[in-house]
Amino acid sequence: RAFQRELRQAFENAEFELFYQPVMFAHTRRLAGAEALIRWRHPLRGLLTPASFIDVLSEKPSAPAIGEWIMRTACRQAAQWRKTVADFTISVNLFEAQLRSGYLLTAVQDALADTGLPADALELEIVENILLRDDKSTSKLLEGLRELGVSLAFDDYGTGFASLSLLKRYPVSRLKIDRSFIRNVTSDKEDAAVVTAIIYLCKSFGLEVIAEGVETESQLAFLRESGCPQVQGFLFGEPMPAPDFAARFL
Ligand code: G
Ligand code: G
Ligand code: MN
Ligand code: NA
Repeated sequence: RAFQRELRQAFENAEFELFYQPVMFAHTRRLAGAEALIRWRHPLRGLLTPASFIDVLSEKPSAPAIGEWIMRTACRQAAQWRKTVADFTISVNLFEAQLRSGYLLTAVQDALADTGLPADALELEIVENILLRDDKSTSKLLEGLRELGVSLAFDDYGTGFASLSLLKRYPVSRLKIDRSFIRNVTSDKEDAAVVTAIIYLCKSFGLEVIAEGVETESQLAFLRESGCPQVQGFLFGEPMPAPDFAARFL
């Protein structure tokens, strides 16, 4: 269909762009890093967010190549920003097709080598439904990534079906608490209980934890008091183009 063709052309025409959302330390409000998020500057329809195209994009045969471009671009940007913020880290979302491509490990190694970004400055985000199919090759791949020194995060944590067993099966470094639990965390006792339980779980498992979708000072205060070290959300900044990010946060 026309949309399929446009999407294919978009990559060749360099219409994709990365936006960056700040990741902050909850206590000091200092910049910790950023999450890279793709946008499509459509020549006619303007700036498109992933909601309108990510599902189609992730199913395309070119998904691994586009994912590789995303990772490289984000690593290059992070390497540059680390000249100003020495411990700056970058988080990059993975497509399932990248995990199944057979060359993710090589792609990550090459991106790090070519951009000079240290492995421990890169975090790869995975949504748990990608990992539901228990297969040996995925565990081996994730072990390999950890051996490179790269961090792995479970994105949208708490929304899936197998959240707890996945923690035992895969070498994850951090959980990203889904923003649906943060929205009413100061008014809804159950959401508050879920969030404090996830933070406690991370402590018990020796994992890092971050809360997404933090929009208010009272949500931030709750998370700080609950022992959540890092936060991300509109309170600090929406995803924005690299020059805007540099102007505001570096
Ligand atoms: O930027 P926004 O919050 O609209 O992104 C919506 C969703 O699209 C994200 O939660 C994420 O799952 C997905 N997404 C955004 N950017 C990327 C990307 O660069 N790679 C992959 N694989 N997914 C992305
Ligand atoms: O699934 P993932 O966490 O990768 O997607 C991040 C998405 O969440 C981005 O599209 C971004 O626009 C959105 N987002 C980030 N911070 C906030 C927030 O504070 N509130 C809301 N409603 N959405 C947010
Ligand atoms: Mn994410
Ligand atoms: Na998320």
